[in-house]
Amino acid sequence: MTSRVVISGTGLYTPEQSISNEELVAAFNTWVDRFNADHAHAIARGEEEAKAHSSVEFIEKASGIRSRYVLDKAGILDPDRMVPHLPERPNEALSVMADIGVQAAKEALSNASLEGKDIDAVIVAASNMQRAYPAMAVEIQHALGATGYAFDMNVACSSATFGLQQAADSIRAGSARRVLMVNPEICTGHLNFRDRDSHFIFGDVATAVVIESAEDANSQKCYEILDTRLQTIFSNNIRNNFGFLNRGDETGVGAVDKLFVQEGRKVFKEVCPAVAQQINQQLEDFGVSKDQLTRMWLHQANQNMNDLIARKVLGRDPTATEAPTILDTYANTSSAGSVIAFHKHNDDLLTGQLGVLCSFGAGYSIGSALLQRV
Ligand code: CO8
Repeated sequence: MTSRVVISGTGLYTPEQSISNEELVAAFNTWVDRFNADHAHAIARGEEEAKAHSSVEFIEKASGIRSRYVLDKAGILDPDRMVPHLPERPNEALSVMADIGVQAAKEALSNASLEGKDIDAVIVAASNMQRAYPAMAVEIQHALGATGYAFDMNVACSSATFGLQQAADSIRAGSARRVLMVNPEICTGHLNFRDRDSHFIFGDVATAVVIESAEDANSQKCYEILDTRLQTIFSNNIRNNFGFLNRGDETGVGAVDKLFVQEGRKVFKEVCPAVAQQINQQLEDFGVSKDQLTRMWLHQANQNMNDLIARKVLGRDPTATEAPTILDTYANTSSAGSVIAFHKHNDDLLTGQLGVLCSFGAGYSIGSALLQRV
């Protein structure tokens, strides 16, 4: 049994292909023009609504996103398809989701000075799983030669912070010694690229985190998990009705609600204050003043949201160093976003310095972890 638990390594898999806003908007607008031409008579009769163009300026101003990494650029940008082309693999081959998860995991293990066999619990925490079973986590456990047990969990954008708490609790309780938490997010697989309100929001990526007791850790760089807080508040404002019961009602198969749908403005208004309140309460309970907080690795959905949350916590505008941004090039990668920010921007903290890793999203769900450089 141990009381001190650390993050001893992180890893990141970034797809080779990337789509700029200009490319995405050009493909979307081509589709819109074709749709409006094909439905010109119905639109003229008032039976069909004309589709409106998307705009690069809107996307950058409303979200801060400039480009996104994706597993398949050609399928998304083809106006006749607008869906990534991800061929099915035979059961004997590593599945796509496990594949990108394993690549992130290998870097996390290497950074923690560990091998797969040293891990005795694997958690895959992500917004969508590629299949119902066997669990993605069991496949990754097998691919890495890890022992113990493995399971999948889904809390949408907050999956990683919720997974972090499950990992830390398991180690403190003695049910696992070293946990690997993996976040493979293939967001383009469940994004409606024909929806002007959301076609620009998401990208693909995988992250991984090794969590173990401070006494066991051999890593050169560790962050102690001082405290974790989780909160869920039911809301339909971010929803995806895809599921195994869909085939029980043929009328709904293929409908747009079987992909990501949100009321973005309501989410913005309702989630930001709740996130700031949770972080502020956590800091207060832990006796940490805002001046003692060196870094905020925030969920990467929207730059305006992050600026607002950071202002509500710090009482002033954050610097780019205090609240690093990765959504400009990665877009929203769901649960992986705050982990990417942490992975890329934690080297410079000195021993004893503090940061908060925080995610928020569908559910609603909010997770925050207070971390201290060891
Ligand atoms: N181009 C041009 N104009 C546009 C576009 C576009 N692409 N899209 C909308 N507009 C127009 C609208 O029609 C509207 O026009 P009008 O004023 O005439 O009605 C105007 O622009 C303003 O629209 P909005 O009010 O929608 O714009 P916002 O300023 O609110 O920005 C955002 C929209 C960027 C979506 C913003 O609201 C936002 O980011 N909100 C927070 C969303 C968020 O954080 N959600 C979390 C979701 S992620 C999650 O929980 C995980 C889910 C699982 C992963 C799923 C993977 C697919």
